[in-house]
Amino acid sequence: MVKLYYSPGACALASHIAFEEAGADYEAVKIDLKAGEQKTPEYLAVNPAGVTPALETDQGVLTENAVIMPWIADRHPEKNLVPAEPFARARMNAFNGWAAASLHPALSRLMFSRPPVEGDAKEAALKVVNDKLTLAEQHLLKGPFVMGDQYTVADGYLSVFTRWCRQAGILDEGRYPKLNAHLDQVQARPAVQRALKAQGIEPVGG
Ligand SMILES: N[C@@H](CCC(=O)N[C@@H](CS)C(=O)NCC(=O)O)C(=O)O
Repeated sequence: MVKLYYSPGACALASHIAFEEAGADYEAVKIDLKAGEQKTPEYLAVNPAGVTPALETDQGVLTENAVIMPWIADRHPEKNLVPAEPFARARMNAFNGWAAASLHPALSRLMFSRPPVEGDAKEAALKVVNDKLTLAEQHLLKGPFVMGDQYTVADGYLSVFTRWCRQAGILDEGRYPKLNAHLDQVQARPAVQRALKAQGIEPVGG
């Protein structure tokens, strides 16, 4: 059985949600990032980059949510978790690429820098995050889901980051009504609730 290495509430939640949406068989293995378990020799043997997620399969290890999620979806085509039409699928991949390469690093700088960013540097990091949330609110999130009417793996991915923003008190309802409605809608899905429960965490209320 495939093994998903995750840390509760961290970005691997996106792949965890994809497994639950697909109704797939998998084993979830917890890696405590605060305890440094991602840097143990055992975990580095799985993923030498020392980050979660990693997915152990019988063909080898996959990394990157943007790769793991469509892989899960492709193995369960009846669940329609990725667009079937090539251009729409490319658009979804573009969104996931943006989330991985642009939104996630901006949030990591603001929220997880060690030592924490402070003063002017924190203001600058917050502005970068708000610019990216504004781009998503005004252009990238078609509504109600990222790709429009079809729920895809991109929605679970976006929700991980808007969840962090809501927890940090920066997902302002007035400024980001679509992103807030999207997060509420995604968190209400039974598969998402199962993934949250499996990680021992709760939906974040507005
Ligand atoms: N682009 C990667 C990002 C992976 C990543 O940075 N994971 C973080 C958690 S959100 C991590 O494991 N950090 C541990 C560390 O940097 O020590 C993905 O989507 O899989």
